Amino acid sequence: MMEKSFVMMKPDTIQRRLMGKVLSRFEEKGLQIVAVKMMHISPGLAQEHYGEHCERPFFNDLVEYITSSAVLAMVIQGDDCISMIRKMVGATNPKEADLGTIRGDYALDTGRNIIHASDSPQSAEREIALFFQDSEICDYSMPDSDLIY
Ligand code: RTP
Ligand code: MG
Repeated sequence: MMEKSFVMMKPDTIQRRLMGKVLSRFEEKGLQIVAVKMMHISPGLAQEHYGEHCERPFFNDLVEYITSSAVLAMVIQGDDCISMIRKMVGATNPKEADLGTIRGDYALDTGRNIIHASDSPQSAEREIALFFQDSEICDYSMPDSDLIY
C-alpha cells in the first residue's frame, strides 16, 4: 500500500554535513521525497512531537537536543515505506544498529542518532500533520516508477 512517512534529520546531521548522504539513501532505495522543510523546532512543537516520551528521564535532554539547531523535516512516500524506512534508519541506539543502516553507519550515541522516522501509520499521520500543511506536500509522478514497482 502506498504510504507516507514523516522523517526528520536531527541537528547533528545538519551540523555534520551529512544531509546529502542521508537523503541519497532514500532516493537510491526508490522512495519519493514529497515534502522538505528546513526549520528550527520550537520547544512546544518538540514536546508535542515526542509527547509519548514526556515521562521518560531523557525527555528534557531530547527536547533540548532537537531544538538546539535547524532540522530538516520531510515527508517520504513509497509502497509500505513506513516500516521500510524504520529498517533503513536502524536501532535507536546506534551502537546496536546494524552496519548498513543510517544510524549504524553514521552515529555512535543514542542522544545524537541522526534521524527520526515515524514508527506506525498512526504516528506518520499525526507527525505529518504536526509539521506540514496539506498544501506543502507535493504530488508529482516519477518517470521511473514503472521500473521500481
Ligand atoms: P525517533 O522517535 O527519534 O525516530 O527514535 P526511535 O523511535 O528510534 O526511539 P524512541 O524510543 O522514539 O526515542 C526517541 C528519541 O529519544 C532519544 N532517546 N534517548 N537516553 C535514552 O535512553 C534515550 N532513549 C531514547 C533518542 O534520540 C531517540 O531517537
Ligand atoms: Mg520514536
